[in-house]
Amino acid sequence: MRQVTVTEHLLLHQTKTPDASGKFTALFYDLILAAKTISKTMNKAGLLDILGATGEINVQGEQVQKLDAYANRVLIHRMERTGVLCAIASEENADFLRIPAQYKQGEYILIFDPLDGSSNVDVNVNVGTIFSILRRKSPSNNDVTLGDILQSGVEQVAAGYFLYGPSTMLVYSTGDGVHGFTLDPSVGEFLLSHPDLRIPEQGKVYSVNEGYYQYWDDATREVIEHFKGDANPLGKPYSARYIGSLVADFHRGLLNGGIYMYPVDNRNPGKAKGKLRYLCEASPLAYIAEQAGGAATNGTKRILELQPDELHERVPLFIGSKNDVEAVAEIYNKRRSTAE
Ligand code: AFP
Repeated sequence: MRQVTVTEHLLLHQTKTPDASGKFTALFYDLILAAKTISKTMNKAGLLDILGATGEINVQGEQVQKLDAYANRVLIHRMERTGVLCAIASEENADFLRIPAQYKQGEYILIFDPLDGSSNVDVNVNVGTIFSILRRKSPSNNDVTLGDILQSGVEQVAAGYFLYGPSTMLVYSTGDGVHGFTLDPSVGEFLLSHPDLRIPEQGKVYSVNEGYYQYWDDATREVIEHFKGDANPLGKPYSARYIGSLVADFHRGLLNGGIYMYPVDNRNPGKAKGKLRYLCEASPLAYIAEQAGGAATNGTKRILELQPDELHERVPLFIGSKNDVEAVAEIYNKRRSTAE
């Protein structure tokens, strides 16, 4: 059987888009090249001196892993030269980066988490690169500003992730469904392996770090009890699965159904909004979830409609099968209206 490559798939999308200039396809091409470079290094990670922490603490207050720093460098180096971007924002950098003057400027903005789940990498667990693509709002002859980057999720032009696991996968959407590609290492090409992915409407699996139970409020405890009890649509407890690598936990839910949750907890007042970042984690994955027929909420509002005020804004996240996400929102809304 002849298999469709990701380049063919992108070109098909391009021909369906009136006035497409090919710039977006060029952006994707470079992104894929960067991911292939990261993937190749990931495959040899145990053999290179690239595991462990660098000793630095990033803007999130977390240990920077050597592979995190490496993936960030690869992505920035490759993407600032594409000629179609005006800015790059990474989870690892405190501020967004303007494209250096020596390179051609474009109208797109790329936001990414270079290596999500990287604290797991030393034990050979799946990690990934999550990305979001926006179009700048201000006129192109003006200096790009933070306002161009602080866009709500509905405004994304495309989003997706690369998953580095037993095989390397690319899952992306340009607003026309969700498509999954698997890297064939023998030819170095991503081949269409999961066309038109749909998240099952009803899941059977919940995914949350339950070690934080004592730090949750009553509404969050009720949410978790909903999935652990038998007064739910299954009439029995859901199975629990938690890798601790968002992109891997999300991917399982995308394929098999279920819900991933990272609620607010009171462990650390500085993280009172949860742990996950809106622009580089929650928003792109919410875009994928909705495009696949799933849903994503912060408990009371649709993730894609939130407006971030800061580059590294954090947000609680409940994402996956539509029925499960709706059940969560129902519990939070009921609790909120009784408290009012
Ligand atoms: P790292 O990239 O620092 O490993 O963080 C991963 C992450 O943001 C997300 O991928 C996980 O789902 C979540 O953190 C796990 O956090 P907990 O260890 O608090 O459960």
